[in-house]
Amino acid sequence: ASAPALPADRHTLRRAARRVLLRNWTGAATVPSHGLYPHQWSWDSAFIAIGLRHLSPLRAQRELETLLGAQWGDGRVPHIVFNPAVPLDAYFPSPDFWRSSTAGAAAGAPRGLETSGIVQPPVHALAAWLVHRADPALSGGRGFLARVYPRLVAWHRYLTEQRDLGGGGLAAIVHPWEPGMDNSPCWDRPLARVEPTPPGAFRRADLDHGAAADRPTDLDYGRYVRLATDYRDRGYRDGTTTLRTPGPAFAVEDPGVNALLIASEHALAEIATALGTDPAPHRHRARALTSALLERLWDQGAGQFLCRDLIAGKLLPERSAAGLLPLLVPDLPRAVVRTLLDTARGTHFGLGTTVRLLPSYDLRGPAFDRHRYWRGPAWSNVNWLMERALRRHGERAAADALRTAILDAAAASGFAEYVDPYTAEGRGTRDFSWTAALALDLLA
Ligand code: 9YW
Repeated sequence: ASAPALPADRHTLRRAARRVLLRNWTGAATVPSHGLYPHQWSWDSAFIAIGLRHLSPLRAQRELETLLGAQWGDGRVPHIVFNPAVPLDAYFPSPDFWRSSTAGAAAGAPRGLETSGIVQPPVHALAAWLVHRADPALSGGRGFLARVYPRLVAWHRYLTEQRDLGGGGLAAIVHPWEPGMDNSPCWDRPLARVEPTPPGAFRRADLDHGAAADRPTDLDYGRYVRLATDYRDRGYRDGTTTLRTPGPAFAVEDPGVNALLIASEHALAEIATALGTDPAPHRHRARALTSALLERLWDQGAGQFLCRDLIAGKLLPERSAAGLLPLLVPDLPRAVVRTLLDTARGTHFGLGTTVRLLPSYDLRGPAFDRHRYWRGPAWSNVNWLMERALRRHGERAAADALRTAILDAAAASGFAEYVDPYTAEGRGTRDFSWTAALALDLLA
């Protein structure tokens, strides 16, 4: 069967996407956006590498190598690697807030560079495998997989061991920035327990580049700052296997983070096989994580996965698109897959019915806001993951329609950071790297 129609000007779109990636490359990595996010971000780099592999497989490898070069001794991959050439006031919280090289010393933070102390979703092994496959000869010649594999293994070990705060076999997040969906309504309840740092105590550099109505609120930021300060002051140490006091004031098991961990664990099995190493331990861990995901986060009544608040000891009722991302997991029970597909198309997410792009949050949820960041807008990376999941499950027509919608939105919005899920009108910053990179991937 022939490929479905792409936007008529796909050559123009491809050229424009390449231009964004070339402009946002800083020599060893890519910034998400020069103005708003002028350093290297962890899951951004994974998505960027997936697109960059079509433009320069070498740069795509270096993108991931640079990020993994900032890995901590305990295995964590920091959510930001700071560029020392960028002025301190260009982004908040800046390196002098995180102070990783000193405050993170006990957790093995690198000495020669500054990073944040929290993490982001583990898309990296998946990205490394896709990057390798784009040019296996170059990858083999440079020993790319052999060099990144032990680091990716240590990264997953950090998540499955140090971050199993609930003791049930899943990785927990300790900050709303960690799942990459900062102000998702899922965090409203667990965050309500956190005493915010007063707004006068810090300056939000993000508001220099984005409309306040499209961004998290000052109250959100006050709580983000409080949680990060407390984590830093605990030396960025996590509990061992159970929640301890004094422990984090915020600890949640997120289905998106864990689904990506499982997908990446399967990618590690592929990488191990390519390196002539036994893939069985990775398959085994992926299966164990999948069982834990089903046992701890599946909600049959909701028809989707939900977040578990470890401090309150219960599931959170808010529906996030993260709760559909387990569709990426290869061996989910058929009935769960069918239910997730129905939920994606149903009234809460409306995919392919009321909207063309998957919104980040429940269209009917009380906190839905079509313009505010992770409280409704559609994001390119989440939609790219959904497109991949639909294709995996043989939902070809839906995957094709979603691909076209992602490309149309990228083209019409100038690679916006996020878009209104109803109109695809661009919001946030433009020339955003992962929007361009993932468009390039879908055009390949
Ligand atoms: C922050 C860089 C990051 C993304 C996140 C997004 C936002 C804010 O920007 O985080 O200051 O870290 O929510 O997903 O990785 O693009």
